[in-house]
Amino acid sequence: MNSRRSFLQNTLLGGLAAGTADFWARNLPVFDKPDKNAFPVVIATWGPNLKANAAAWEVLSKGGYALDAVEAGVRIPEADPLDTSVGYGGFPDRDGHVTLDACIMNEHGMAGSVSFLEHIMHPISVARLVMEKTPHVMLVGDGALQFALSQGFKKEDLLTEVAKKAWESWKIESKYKPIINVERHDTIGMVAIDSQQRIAGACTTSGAAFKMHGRVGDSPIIGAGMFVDNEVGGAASTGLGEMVLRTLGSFLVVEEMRRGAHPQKAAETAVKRIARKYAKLCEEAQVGFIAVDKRGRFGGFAIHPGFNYVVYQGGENKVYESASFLAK
Ligand code: SD4
Repeated sequence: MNSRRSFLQNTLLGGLAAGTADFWARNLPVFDKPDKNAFPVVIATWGPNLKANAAAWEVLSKGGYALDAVEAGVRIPEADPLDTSVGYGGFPDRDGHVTLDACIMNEHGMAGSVSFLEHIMHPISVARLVMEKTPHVMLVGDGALQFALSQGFKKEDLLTEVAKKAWESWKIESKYKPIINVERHDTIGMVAIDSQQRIAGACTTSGAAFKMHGRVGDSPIIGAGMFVDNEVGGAASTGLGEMVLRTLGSFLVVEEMRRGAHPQKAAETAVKRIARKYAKLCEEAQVGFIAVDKRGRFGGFAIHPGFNYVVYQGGENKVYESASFLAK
């Protein structure tokens, strides 16, 4: 390259780099110093996920990696046949297929997701491999299954007797209507910050019970069911996915925190956005968000009463009842 051209290119690139650095210096959120007991921390949707939180804490308390923690955490309900809204034992769609959705995101903003995946007990681990081993973010359906099998996952029947019976009795009336807080241990969304302040998130579900075959909810969609940004914090959702998909709820929560909102307020803003836009639909649908920020502060909020979430911080694993937009 002639020297004049390379001088111009270097100057231009240098100028751009300096400009970019200035831009970021001016626009990054400024957080107070975190409390020294704030980290590690892990937050997850729904009270019964204390066990999942404990599995994540097991990793975090030994100085482990946030991404390993959230994967280990959400694998607990995925393998639990009694949890009828996640993984093995999840209620099937209206044709009797258990189809699973999951996503995961790391501190570098890299993400992996699978959706409409059948026969694999741990979709979260497949999502992680999509992130780590492919150039893509999302694989769906048979493509996701083929990828999982190529990575050594076992093909299994995930429809338990309990779930099959529930489906058979649902078929008698075949009414499709989401029921608010029906199980209180729905979809698990989890965000962890490790002792090096790396943030990761995961979300996994069998989706709405008796949904149409092929239906995908918010849970595997980065920014809808879950989102993390290492400069800011993370958020995850549970409830009627269509409402969260329409508003990219978890992304909104994180962006509110970026603008300085406390996680509690940020979760409230996302719920209120949904409530304002879809007031009528809100009468019959629940949506809840959890959020944690870079300082280790957290919060949760839902449309209806009855949502709760779990936080493991400072050596204590606790259930918090969420406040809600609508009263009882
Ligand atoms: C979905 N958001 O597929 C999920 C279901 C859920 O609590 O979270 N239920 O719409």
